[in-house]
Amino acid sequence: MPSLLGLALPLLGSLVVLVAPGKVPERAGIVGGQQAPRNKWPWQVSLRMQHIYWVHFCGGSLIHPQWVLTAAHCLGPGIQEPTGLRVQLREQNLYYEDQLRPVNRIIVHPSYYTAQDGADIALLELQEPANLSSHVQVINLPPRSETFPPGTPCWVTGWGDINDDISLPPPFPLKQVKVPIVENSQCDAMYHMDISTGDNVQIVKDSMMCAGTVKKDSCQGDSGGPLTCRMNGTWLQAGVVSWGEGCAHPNRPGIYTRVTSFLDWIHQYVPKEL
Ligand code: 4AZ
Repeated sequence: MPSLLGLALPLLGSLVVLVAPGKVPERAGIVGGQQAPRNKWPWQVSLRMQHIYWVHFCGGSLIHPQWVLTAAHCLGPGIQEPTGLRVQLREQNLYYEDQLRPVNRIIVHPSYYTAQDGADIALLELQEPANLSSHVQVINLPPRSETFPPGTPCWVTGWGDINDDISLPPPFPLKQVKVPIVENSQCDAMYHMDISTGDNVQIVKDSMMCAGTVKKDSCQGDSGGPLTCRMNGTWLQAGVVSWGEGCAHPNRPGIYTRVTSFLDWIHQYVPKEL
């Protein structure tokens, strides 16, 4: 059972989010979908920032026992001190069984400026490698050649908002939703609908990918979390939750950092074997 403090503090955090938008980190979320079964998504992590309590502000994924993959916009572009940051490995209900882990290094992609510009990717090195177990596992990165075409079965997971500006209610269960992949040129065409930006200006870059519908999407605070796809019986991380116009809006699929575009950069830091 959670302590009274454990219940009260997240509620207080929700109030703070309501009265002081912009003063606290954004919340994560999933639109549509369901509560995740306890034995699924063992690579999902929660990033915590010191506030009134260690508040969730972004998702991430364990890609090696000592390394977490997340979005740069969760951390940068400025220099961030690892002292104010903690990582919670797979937890069913946020805050209920916290075992927060300190971080050695925060590595934001050097080309990152804003999520819309691209390179929205970052790495966190944990102070100690995690002990892998039935509920804590690493997610495999895809081979360079994998394109994740439309029709690929992919899911996005997180503790973020359940719709525009509606945060996940207590007990903050991890959520999952199956999201269809939207091919890049189609997604770019959709993002040009109802705006004045010229068709010659590429909104959805090659190093991004799209997934989602008007009922199923990631949302504020799911950022940094994984888009994972089941390919020939193994789960691969295709994307990192990055941006989008609102959540589950018509003609505005969720936009993800395309992991295959950053494999060399990741492997500059993360060993290929465990
Ligand atoms: C955000 O602001 C955000 N619908 C995350 C995901 C999506 C939109 C916005 C995708 O963190």
